[in-house]
Amino acid sequence: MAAAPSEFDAVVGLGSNLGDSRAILAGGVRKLGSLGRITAVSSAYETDPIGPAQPIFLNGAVRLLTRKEPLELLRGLLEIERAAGRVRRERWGPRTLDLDLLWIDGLSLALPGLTVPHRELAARAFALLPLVEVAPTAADPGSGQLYTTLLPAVSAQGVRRLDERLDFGLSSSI
Ligand code: A4P
Ligand code: MG
Repeated sequence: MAAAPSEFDAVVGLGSNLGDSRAILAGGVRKLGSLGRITAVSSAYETDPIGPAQPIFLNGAVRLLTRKEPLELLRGLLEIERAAGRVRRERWGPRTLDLDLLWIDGLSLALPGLTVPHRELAARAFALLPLVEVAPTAADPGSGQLYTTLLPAVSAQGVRRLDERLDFGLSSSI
């Protein structure tokens, strides 16, 4: 059996559509720095909600080199969500901060409570676009298919890239 990698190259998707989303996302980006070394931060994207009727989302992604095992990384993400006041109510409903572990280089996982790549990644422009921005050569670990090749299939979804980074220049002040 191959030795487990000492570092994981991971992409985390961030979303918010409740509260002061810019400040919340900037704080989320900063806190992700406690889980590993941030190697890229995407632009912010304004995205039409998928799921029940609810406010527009701000979405983006952060690429992280981390020594944490995937389940430990997920626990860290859930803690950051909780600190941002995330209350789970409706599936796919509004949230102050949602952190999804979208992709880990070369890894497919189907554990209780953690599926990687994220189950909905391939179907969601709001996740795919920021992912390929921070990881242009990222591919599905099973099929080897580059995620960039999936973009045309989701191009009808309402996603607008803003001319701002996901930390909105605020991350040092929060
Ligand atoms: N879980 C399993 N795999 C993962 C993973 N790769 N990353 C488990 C994160 N979590 C993962 O998620 C439920 C459980 O999924 C977690 O406790 C974890 O153990 P949740 O975030 O509590 O539940 P949820 O978010 O209500 O449901 P779900 O299906 O995860 O929703 P999503 O996929 O997070 O979607 N529209 C726009 N435009 N932008 C958005 O960001 N977000 C959602 C939520 C819906 N519509 C949206 C957006
Ligand atoms: Mg989620």
